[in-house]
Amino acid sequence: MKAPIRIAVTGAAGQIGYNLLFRIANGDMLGREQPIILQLLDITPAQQALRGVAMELEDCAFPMLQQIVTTDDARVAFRDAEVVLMVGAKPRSKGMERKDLLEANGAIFSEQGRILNEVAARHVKVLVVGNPANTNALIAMKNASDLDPHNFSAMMRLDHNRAITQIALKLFQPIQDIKKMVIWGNHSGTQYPDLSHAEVRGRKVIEILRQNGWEDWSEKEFIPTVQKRGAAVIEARGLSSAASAANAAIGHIHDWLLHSHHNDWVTMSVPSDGSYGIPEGVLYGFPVICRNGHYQIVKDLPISELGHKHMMDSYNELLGERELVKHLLK
Ligand code: NAX
Repeated sequence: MKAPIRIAVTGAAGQIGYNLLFRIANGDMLGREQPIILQLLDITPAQQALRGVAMELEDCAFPMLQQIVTTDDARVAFRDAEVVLMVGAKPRSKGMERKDLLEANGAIFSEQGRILNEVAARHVKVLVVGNPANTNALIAMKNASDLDPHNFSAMMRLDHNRAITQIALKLFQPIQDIKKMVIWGNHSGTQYPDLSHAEVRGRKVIEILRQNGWEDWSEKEFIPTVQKRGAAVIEARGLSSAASAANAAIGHIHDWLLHSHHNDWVTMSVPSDGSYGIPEGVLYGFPVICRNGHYQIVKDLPISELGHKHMMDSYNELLGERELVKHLLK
């Protein structure tokens, strides 16, 4: 039997946590032969609810779930963790400005970054889901100076999945045949869902759109639909995306630790390295190919002038966010 992997999840008593933990324990993320230990963190007032979640996990009798730890102490949750899903964050309350949200979450992610630095496994892989995810991940990464920056990422996979489905629906094609989608930039309204490289069974999506006289669809419908999908779900459900967010987190970690699909790529928000003219210093959504715990940014894709403008708009937003939290970046 393999050695168990310690997986820490923050915000574990929240709604994404409730949709995430049972699937992780079922083996959807790391496979059905990988024993796991769940180290669940939430704030003190949420401990009773967290214990309830742990009871339900126990009641599932998942064969691969060896142990469940519940705690309000990040040192306990992150100790020796090899995978950390940072879901817990302060939600935007009424009247709160973006600056206040960045500040409130900056405090959480700088402290948790420092604790990761002290106690997590040296090869820990960190996925930040809690919003504003890209900048929270930057803060955690900068405060964990002994850890490899390449082991920090923020989640753009939900946007990626949403985009694939919109294309599949438009073209009446099966989901699994849509390849090479990418969401550039920030997980926010400025993100750039870019279908110009996307293919269906080897045929360019843009060619098919052109053939049908749907040249305008990308700019007029597809991009805004994907950008505003989170708000549309809140409008319909009265709550933000939870099951689809959990599903995206599972796909992100699965592909990163194991592999992305052959002849395809996925979107991950990772430290920029100058590719596509995006300077170092932010976490930015790029197309990546993953194998055995490493990712590589897909290079040299042709970018149109309009595409480049969208990409820079999102980059500039990230720069603005970074400016507001610069005192938290070591
Ligand atoms: P919930 O409010 O249901 O749960 C958040 C949980 O985090 C709560 O249990 C809370 O007590 C806990 N928490 C707060 N501060 C904490 C801290 N310092 N340490 C540990 N736990 C803490 O929110 P939920 O719907 O689960 O969403 C969680 C986060 O994901 C939010 O920031 C949300 O905006 C973000 N999302 C990110 C997405 C993405 O694609 N990157 C999509 C879905 C989601 O909107």
